[in-house]
Amino acid sequence: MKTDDKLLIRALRGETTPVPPVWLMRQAGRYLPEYRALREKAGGFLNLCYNPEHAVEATMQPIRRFGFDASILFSDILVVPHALGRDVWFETGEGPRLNPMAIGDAPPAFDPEPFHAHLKPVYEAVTGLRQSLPAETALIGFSGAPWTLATYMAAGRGKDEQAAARAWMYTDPDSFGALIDRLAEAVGQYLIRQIDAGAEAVQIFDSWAGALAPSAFDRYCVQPTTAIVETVRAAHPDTPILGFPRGVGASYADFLKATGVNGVSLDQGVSPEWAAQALQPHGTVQGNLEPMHMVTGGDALLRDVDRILAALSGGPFVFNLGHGITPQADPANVEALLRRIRG
Ligand code: 1CP
Repeated sequence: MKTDDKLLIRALRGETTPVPPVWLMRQAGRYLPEYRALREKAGGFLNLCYNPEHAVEATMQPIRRFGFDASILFSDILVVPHALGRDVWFETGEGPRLNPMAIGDAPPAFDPEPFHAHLKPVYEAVTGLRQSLPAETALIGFSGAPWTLATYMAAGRGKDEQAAARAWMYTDPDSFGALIDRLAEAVGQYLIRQIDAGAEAVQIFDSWAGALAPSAFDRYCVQPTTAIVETVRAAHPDTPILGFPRGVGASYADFLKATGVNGVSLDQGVSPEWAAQALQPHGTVQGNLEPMHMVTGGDALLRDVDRILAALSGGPFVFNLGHGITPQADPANVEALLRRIRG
């Protein structure tokens, strides 16, 4: 099937499809026994990310099991700071760790040659996936957004209210702005290479955008995303781009209009009825089921699915969760979700 005919791509180009395409953020991962087995065999998470064969297999697992309309390349946002020369490792049972940067540090240099050499296994996984995926399944590439990447680079980890990056932006805005702009440059080139390798759409994850004050939102989220969109469009004008400024509430509307993305992925804090009137006239809406339903299931799951479908099916829409599926999720609830959407 041609890329243009795939359900996800049609929805991202603005078409209202009879049944929405569906995929789930973090659809590959620890809630699947086959993923846990693969991770064990690979001997660690980063070995999965940097081995194209393993990355292809991890990406394929949820497609085989559930038949989602789209697959997302198995990788992580932190491969970009890693490719820029920062140390990145995974603490088992905890999560990613980086060597923290200090306020005022100069941004790492962006040297395209070693950067792309480091990320070659990612590009190879993308190409391998285009050969392995079912004909109708769209392939999404992705990157972290500059702000979210900077929060990890500043703190060396997640989960601290992004305090280190927020302190840096007010203490030394020049060096923080330089870091953000350097990351925007690297992310733009990274996404172009993923599309060159076969990605049919890309998503920019700004998972911590909700930590930005309204006065900082434009400079650190909207501006770098706009720059990335311009860079990617100059090379690949037809590839749809999704943005995910998680947690920004009403500012989703400003983000959608200002950045020029084709669509926005919504967290579960936004009402689907509001999204239908404020966002759908300007682009595709993706979302936004509460991820806890994939753990708890039952009637509460079905009620929220029905509400989202009722609100958003009249316009360009991609069904997804409001954030990634968690390790505690029950695969049976994913099946129940798909039955409810597809009938
Ligand atoms: O096996 C394991 O324990 C690793 C768990 C895991 C997985 C499966 C991590 C560690 N990353 C991933 C894959 C991943 N990460 C994907 C690919 C596949 C898919 O969606 O199926 C994607 C798109 C990401 C993106 C990602 N990584 C984000 C943005 C999206 C989001 O969830 O907000 C972020 C913030 C990260 C950082 C990260 N990587 C892993 C963890 C546990 C975290 C969060 C750490 C923290 O903030 O404390």
